[in-house]
Amino acid sequence: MREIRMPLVAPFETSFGRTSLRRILLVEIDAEGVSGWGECVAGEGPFYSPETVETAWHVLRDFLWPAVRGREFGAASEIDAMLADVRGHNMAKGALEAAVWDAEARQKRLPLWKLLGGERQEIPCGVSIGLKENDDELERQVEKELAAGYQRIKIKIKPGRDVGPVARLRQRFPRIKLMVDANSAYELSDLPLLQELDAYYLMMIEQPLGWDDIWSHAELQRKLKTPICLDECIHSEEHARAAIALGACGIINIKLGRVGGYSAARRIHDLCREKGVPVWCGGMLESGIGRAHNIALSTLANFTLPGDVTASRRYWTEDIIEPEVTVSAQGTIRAPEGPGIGYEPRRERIESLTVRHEELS
Ligand code: NPQ
Ligand code: MG
Repeated sequence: MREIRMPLVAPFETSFGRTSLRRILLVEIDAEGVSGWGECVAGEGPFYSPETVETAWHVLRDFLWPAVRGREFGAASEIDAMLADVRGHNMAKGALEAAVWDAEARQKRLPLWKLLGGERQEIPCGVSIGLKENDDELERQVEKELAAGYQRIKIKIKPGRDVGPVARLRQRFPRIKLMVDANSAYELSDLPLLQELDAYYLMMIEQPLGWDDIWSHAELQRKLKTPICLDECIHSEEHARAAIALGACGIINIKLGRVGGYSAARRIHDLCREKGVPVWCGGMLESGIGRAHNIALSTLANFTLPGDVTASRRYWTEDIIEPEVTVSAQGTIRAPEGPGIGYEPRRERIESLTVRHEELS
């Protein structure tokens, strides 16, 4: 395990705070001489979810690694069950599990996306734009991302910065795929305001209410025309099943870290496909390692909506993988042909960014 620090090209602001420097926990596993890499997407503080870099480090070292150490297994798909005694800590689990999937794919000399059963090599991309100082700045940013080819625009909202910016963007860009993400900044009592957003034919409203409150989203969805997309609320297949049965959402955002790895992500993906609920892959300001894993996940058949999976350049002056992730003029990323995640970790650069390191055996 190591922790690296990477400054973002620009600060990213959401309803829960502003981030300028990412602390990123990377996991590298040695599987019979073949390396596999995973990234823990926990934040610096417990503001998106309860996990942090520190809780993940502790749980990985003291509980997850001991649960797999010395145990024989035949495939990465078995890791999920081996970690099941630990409750929660999905981002820590997801980092370890993803590293094992990368290693398995490298051992088999297969691209990870093919090992996972991905069906589409070309994935559609959208962008997530943080809260801006003013609407002019927001509009300029949207222009820039559309010019780069991105297929849909998501803006962050919070009370006081919602209907105004949305109305302004809709007037300027009447035909684009537009959506908003509140990161749990509203309450049911904000219903009149959230209903005002129905006038702007948004693709979806992401996670308007409490991070752990599926019930209130069901109540809200009954009174909104715009589909709700759940992000923070969905930690497992069971949560997804409950949300769909209750009518709490029309769309689900799947993040490898939030659900605890590929096994859970695939279960949610399969359930949503069976229920006719489209999914897309969310982003957590990942380095190239996490970004590469998001690309692999996004090739599964029911990832039909553009994800928050973007070029390395949008976040980093220099990424930690080779080559960097690039997006086509049509706003797509082509899943790589190489083995494993299909991008090579740049060891020297990773070493130079490392602030702590611990080897477990
Ligand atoms: C979301 N991401 O979809 C998240 C929120 C988010 C790209 O919109 C540190 C750790 C900073 C986790 C910033 C995007 C973060 C973070 C934003 C998660 O809701
Ligand atoms: Mg979100």
